[in-house]
Amino acid sequence: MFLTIEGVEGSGKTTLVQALHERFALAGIDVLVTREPGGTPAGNAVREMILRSRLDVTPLTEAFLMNGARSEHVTEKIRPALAEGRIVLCDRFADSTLAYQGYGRGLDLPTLRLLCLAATGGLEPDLTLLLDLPVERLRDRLAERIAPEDPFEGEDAAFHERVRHGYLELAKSGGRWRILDATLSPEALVDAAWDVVQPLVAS
Ligand code: Z5A
Repeated sequence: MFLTIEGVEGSGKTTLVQALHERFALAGIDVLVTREPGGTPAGNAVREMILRSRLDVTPLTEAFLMNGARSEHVTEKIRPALAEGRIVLCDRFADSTLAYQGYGRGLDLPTLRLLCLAATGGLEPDLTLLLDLPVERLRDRLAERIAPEDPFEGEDAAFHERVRHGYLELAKSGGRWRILDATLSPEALVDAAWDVVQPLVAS
């Protein structure tokens, strides 16, 4: 089973991934926890380039770099783990490209879908939890950070509104998407997420 967590930054994805990892461990279930961009040496290099060194690139280059990293991630890490029967829990995946480079940066969605398809080889999550957080709340959480940690954090409220709206549009397709209220406490959020995840894992 392939599970992904999506949402605007500061919505609590990392916190939830860690808490879910603990729930899986308590249930005696082996899970591969990973994230994008990242998960492989190439993915970590892209992470360093874009998020830490703040390489100034066009939105399309950003989309190519994210998908180059994704291709490595899927081939080297995610597919092998799924083939071994492991559960994969991933902090962001291809929907982040549609939300950020598509809705956020304004690139053409059909083109981005093709790029993502090339990178994933058609691999789709079985379940995607969207942590939905109003942008005002995101601002409060980011304000606690002393300096912007990555270039996306420095974007204005309108950018984050477009990304949030984009996620909600993507989730309208139903199917694998479940929307969770990211204003819940971390404890309530992991309970809500586990209520969705546990029956799928058990079935
Ligand atoms: N990106 C892209 O553009 N295209 C792509 O294809 C991909 C990614 C894959 C990755 O950044 C960036 O790459 C991302 C999109 C772009 N940038 N943005 N925006 P990252 O991995 O470094 O960061 P992030 O994914 O945005 O996550 P984050 O900023 O670390 O936030 P988070 O993981 O969602 O939240 P958190 O770290 O768990 O919590 C944030 C704070 O809120 C922290 O102080 C917590 O203690 C607190 N918190 C957490 N949960 C709660 C609850 N429930 N209530 C109250 N407070 C909470």
